[in-house]
Order: sequence, then structure tokens, then C-alpha cells
Amino acid sequence: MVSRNTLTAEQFRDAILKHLTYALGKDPGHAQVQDWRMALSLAVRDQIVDSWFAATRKTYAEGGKRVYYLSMEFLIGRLLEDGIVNLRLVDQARDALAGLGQDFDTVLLDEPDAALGNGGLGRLAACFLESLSTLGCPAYGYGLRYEHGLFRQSFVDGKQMEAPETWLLQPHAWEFERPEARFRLGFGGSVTTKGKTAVWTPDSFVDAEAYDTPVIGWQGRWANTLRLWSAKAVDPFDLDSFNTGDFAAAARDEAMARTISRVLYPDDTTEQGKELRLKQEFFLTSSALRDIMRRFDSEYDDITKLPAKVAIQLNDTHPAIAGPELVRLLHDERGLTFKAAMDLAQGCLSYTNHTLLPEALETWPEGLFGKLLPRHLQIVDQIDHAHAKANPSRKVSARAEGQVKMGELSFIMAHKVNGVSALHTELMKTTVFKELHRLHPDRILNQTNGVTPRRWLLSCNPRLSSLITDTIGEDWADDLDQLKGLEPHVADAAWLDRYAKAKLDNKAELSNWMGDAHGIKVDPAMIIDVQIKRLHEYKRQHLNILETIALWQEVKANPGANWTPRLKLFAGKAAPGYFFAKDIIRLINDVAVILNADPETRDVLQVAFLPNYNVTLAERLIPAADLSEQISTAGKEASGTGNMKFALNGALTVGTLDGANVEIREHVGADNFFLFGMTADEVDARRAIDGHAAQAVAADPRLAAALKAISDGVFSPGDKDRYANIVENLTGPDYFLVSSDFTDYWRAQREVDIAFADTANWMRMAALNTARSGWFSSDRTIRGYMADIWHAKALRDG
Ligand code: 26Q
Repeated sequence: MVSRNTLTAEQFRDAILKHLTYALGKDPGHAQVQDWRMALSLAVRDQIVDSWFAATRKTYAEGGKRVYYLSMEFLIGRLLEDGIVNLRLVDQARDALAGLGQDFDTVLLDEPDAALGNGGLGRLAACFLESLSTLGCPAYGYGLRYEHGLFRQSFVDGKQMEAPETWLLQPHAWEFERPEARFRLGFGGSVTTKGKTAVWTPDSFVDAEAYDTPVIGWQGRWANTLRLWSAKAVDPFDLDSFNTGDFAAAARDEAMARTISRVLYPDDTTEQGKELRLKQEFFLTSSALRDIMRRFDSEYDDITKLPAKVAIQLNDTHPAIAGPELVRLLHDERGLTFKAAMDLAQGCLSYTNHTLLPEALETWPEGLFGKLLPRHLQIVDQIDHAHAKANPSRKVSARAEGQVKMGELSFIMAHKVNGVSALHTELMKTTVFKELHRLHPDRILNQTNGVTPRRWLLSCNPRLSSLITDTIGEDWADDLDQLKGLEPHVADAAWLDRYAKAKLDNKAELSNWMGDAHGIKVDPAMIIDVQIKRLHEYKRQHLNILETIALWQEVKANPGANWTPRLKLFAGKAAPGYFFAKDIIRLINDVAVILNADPETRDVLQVAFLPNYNVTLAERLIPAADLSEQISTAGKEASGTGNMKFALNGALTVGTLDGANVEIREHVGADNFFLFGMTADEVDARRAIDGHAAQAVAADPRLAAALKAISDGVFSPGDKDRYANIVENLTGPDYFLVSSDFTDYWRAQREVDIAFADTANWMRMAALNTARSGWFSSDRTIRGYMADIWHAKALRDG
């Protein structure tokens, strides 16, 4: 793609050399790849700073409304390539490095992957920030600067091992430390009253210090800020203890304070009631709100303008303490009436729900909550009281049964509450928020998720991107609906060959990388069938491996049949305490060992579980995939966003009617999507049948034989009982209906085999997936939030 950036390769080379020499103090003759990467990053960062300042100045000059996205997770991955692509400096950067004797791709690969999130929710936050900048909407992301992101995963004998993630061992090239942006936060203590005012006297304190990373949008026309907070001790060092020789005590405060931002909780559902987690949530939220108020005060002296100038989005309930904290700041600290404080807070706040799973809905024991945040517990009661007064028929409150319920609290304190796909939003109305929806029928709305096409097509899939640009011009990257313009070309055999070649080349590249990095050699002609996501029973990786086992048995029984060769690829992490999910990983690894060594079948069926799934690995796998596995139990996956990335990159989906799969199928067309399984309603009905799993097993000999192979120890020789848990579950309670959906899943997969064998038609379907996925751009999603929730305007001109 031709660059519009005016910087020449020579100027770029000089800038890299200057940074290497004067900022990093390295002699080019002795510089390592890491030094070149830092120097390149600083040179690229220089190109961002001017538009970053310009964006801030423009927002002040125009009195623009700012969007504040509060999230415990920002799964940003690597930033260097993203920055270079958005600034359209790819060619110059490559040439500049070549002129310095360095290889561009090697330098890019050196960057650590910032894994500051668990999965979908964190990656969504990262895509949203990028789209906010692309659209030129003034915005800040507020999060935590975890020293350790999501753990690194490896396998020993097929079992998941966890090691700390250490992205900050080297300096982070993109951030600016802001020692002047520092707040002191209190925890614990007591509440007294002075006249009519409550006075909270905390008994411990910690400082929050800001680190800013600019977030560059498409073509560098606008940049917003990701502000991450790091916890620092109020007194870094106790000199008295040191002088008495108690060195441990001297450093204790510092260590205690720092634990708050030390590590990301690695559980994305069930980790509940952990005091440190609540501290993290308050730490993020209170620092953000105080920063927001400071910025507001610097511009306005009329507090009633707050909702007109400030929109605060809560990314799930994790920052839900924002409701009580904002009320506290306005009522206790600024003397507004409680009612006025609550109305202003509600005018600013809105809340996104990402899950209906009961075990994932956040609640806190009131004892713990009150011990850490005594004033906030009182305010929660006052909020409930005010809500009850305004809604006398209500049956819902944020504090009930000894718990503070963060979902109810968020709903009550928000002016809008959104779900993340059409189906999910409807289910919110009839399940978790049924009662609140009845009281506030205008509050819930849908904003179907999206993904940024700059990272998830332009940057990760250069082959397909250049075909698209050759075909429809270069304006699609920030106007993804233009992909529709590919549709007429799908009937052109020569064009389709080019599309097929891009896919095949991507597959060959993946195959080479798998060979080099993991010693797994695959034939690029195989179906590359990919399931990459967190391990969860509801996501049903075990359904996939059961079908794999059944297929293996079928191939062994009919070795001469005309099988369509297939590679089943898995990647994903299990929460360290989620033993069932860890068993599923081990089973897949065990199955891979047996199948890949079987000379009768290995040419037509292979299995691999790649370790340490992260954004970087997703960027490698998605462009090479033929088949996208989106096979959750209907009603359980709120949206999914991987499903969108696959469709955009021309993988066909085998999937249930769940989350955004429903909308993907509507957009790409039912003929270009392999549907199977029960609907959300059928799931509920099926679960009510006594013995549903045993019945399903009895009715399908393939399923029965696959389960039997597992319990016979075929995949765990000498350790037959290794997977007793899984087998007992799938023949007994089987809450996620793996057994009941197996037969239809098998059918859909055999349709895939047949369809793939007709290469031209498969490629036509793949190309239609690309052409019809433009709607899933996060630019469309963000426009929806701006119009329906934030009432915010873009300020970028041109
Ligand atoms: C909560 C309390 C304590 C510790 C951790 C957590 C926690 C952390 C992360 C709870 C949930 C998460 C992450 C949830 C998540 O990623 N949900 C996914 O969000 C995506 C974006 O909307 C959807 O596409 C997925 O369907 C949904 O599963």
C-alpha cells in the first residue's frame, strides 16, 4: 500500500539512528535487536505526538464531550506494527531498517505482547480505543498498568503450566510516565458525621500514578490516550525500621502497595470475593474519576454541565464502584444534595454487560465490602433507598442477601445498559435483568460488538488486503462496508483464484512457522480448522475433540474412503483453578499424540494445541484459517469477537445460533455458514429432560465409541481413569449439552468435508464471508455508542 506519510526512508533512518545513539546510548555497531526495536518504536512514537497534542488542544478549544472507557482489561498486544500500519509507514520503516542492516520483521517480532486482559472483553476495549481514535472522538481509556499480565502457558506431558508474564522487564517504548498525575486513595477506616455531612477517614493509603500511551487512529489523524494506573507506596521506604536493622519491615509498605497493580486476575468468570480484586477495582475507578473531575474543573465551573461533557462507560461491572464513588465525590466532597449527585452520576454513567452466566455475575460479601469501603456501603444503601422511593413496585436492590450485587448496582446507576449482540441483549431482558427491565424499559439497548479492521485485516493479512485494495481501491480500511464492492468479483474465476492464492499462501506461511516454532509440519492443502479462545465448558472445546476422536475411528474403519484432510488447531488458556478446563486441554494434547503418530490416519487427520494463546498468535492463525469453530451452547456466549475476525478473513463458520453468530449468519448468508445445534430455547427444554445426556449417547454409536475410547485409556495408556471426570459429566449432568448436540455437529462437519472438496465453491463462499463482513467493524459499533449512549461528537476534520 502506498504511504501518504511524508517521511522518507532516509529521514526515518536518521531518526532511528538518533534515538539509538542519544536516547538509548547504544553504538549501532553493538546494538541488539531489542535496541533497534526500541529505537524504531521511539522514531514511530515521534510521529504520533503532534497529532496527539493537536487532538487534545482541539477538544479543549471546542469544549468537546469526552468519552471515558473504564476497563480492568486492555488486551492491546503488540503496538509497533499497529502504529506503523496506521501511520502508513510500512515501506519507509522496512527500507530504513534495511539501510541499517536490520530485518524489519525480526525487529517487529521482538516486541513483547502486552497481555493486559483475559480475552474478549479486554480485546474489545483495545479495538474500541482504536476506533475512537480513527473516528476522531475525544476519549480516554482508563485501566491498570499490571506488572504481570495474563500468565504464560506451556505444556508438560500435555498439562497446562503457568508462569508469570513479564512484559515490563524491558522498558515499554510507548508509555510516558506522568509523576505529576498522582492521586492518594484511601481504604478501610470509619465514617463519622459532621453536621449533615458524612466524613470518611480511611486507615490505609496508596498512591496511583499515571502512565500514558497514545492510541493512534487510522492515518494518524487523531490520537487518544490510554491512561494506566500504577500503585505506589505513600512512603516508599521506612527509614526508622531500616536504621534498627529490620530491612524487611523497611520495604513492607512499598511491597504491599505495589501488589494492587502487580497482577491481572487470570479468571474470567468464577474468581469471586477476593479482597485484592476489590481493591484493584476501586483503585482503578477512583483514580479515573478523580482525574476526570480534575480535568472537568480545569474547564468548567458549573457542575450541572457534567453529563453534557463527560460520558463514562463501565466495561462490565468491574468498575461498578464508579456509581457510589461519583456520588461520594459530588455529595460528600462537593456538598451537592444526594439526589442531585445521583442524577448527575447517572447522566454520565452507562454500563455494558458481557455475560449472562450466573457464576460470572459479580457480587461482594457486604462484610468485606464494608470493611474496605465503609462509606460506599452506606451509599449503596442510599442508592437502593432512592431507587425504591422512585419505583415503589420494585423488588430489586443492589444490596440483598448479605451481598452487594454489582450488576444491579450498575444497572440502577446507569442511564443506558447495553448488551453485546442482538440475542444477548434480548436474553438480558428476559433473564438477569428481567425485573429491572420492567421498571426501566428504555434503559437496555443493543450494541453488537465489532473488531478493528486495521489490526484484524489490513495488518494481519497483507495478502488479502492488497487483493482488496487492487479490487476496490484503498478506502475500505476506515469504511469497511465498501467490502461489499468485492461481491461482483466473486463470480470471476480469475479473481477467485487470486483470493484462493492469498489464502493458500497464508496457510503455507503458518505451516512453515509451525514447523520452525513447534516442530509440527502440516500440509497447507488440509482444511485448517481452528478453535482459539479461553477454555470454558460452555465454549465446548470438548465437543470438538470428541468429534475428532469419532472421525479418527471412522477413518480407521474406512481407510480407503475419500477423506478430506484436516488439521484441527486449538489454542487457549484455562483459568489456573478451573480443573475441568485443564482436563480438556490435557485430553486434546493426549489425543494429538496418538492421532499424529497413527500412520493409518495422520495424512488425513492431525491435531495440535498451540501453547500460550495471545493476540500475536491470533494474528498468525486467523488469516490462515479455513474453518472457524464457534460452537458454544446456545444462550451462553454473549457475542464472541473471534467469530467476526475469522469471517472477515475468509474462514467459514461452523457454529451454533449463539451470540453474534446469529448476526454473522444473517450477513454472510445461511448458505455460507455451517449451522448446527439447538437454539437457546431448545437448550432450556432439553436440559429439563431427565437423562438427556445418557439418551444422546445411547442414540449415537459414534459418540458412544468416542467416549468409550477415552474411558478405555486409549489416549492415556496405563491411566484409564485420567478423564473419568469428563466422561462422567458427558454421560451424566452434561449441563452444556455436549452430548445432545454431538450428532448434529457431526453432520455439519461432514458437510464441511464435502464442501471443502469443491475448492472453487469453497473459495467463493469464503470470499462472500469477507465481502459481507464489513458491518462487523468496531467503527460501526463505536458510532452506535456515540449516537445512542454517549451523545458524543467526532471532532476530527477530514
Ligand atoms: C471478574 C471478577 C473477578 C475476577 C475476574 C473477573 C472477570 C474478568 C474477565 C470476569 C469476566 C472477564 C471477561 C469476560 C469476557 O471476556 N467476556 C466476553 O466478552 C466479549 C466482549 O463482549 C464477548 O464477545 C464474549 O462473548 C464474552 O464471553
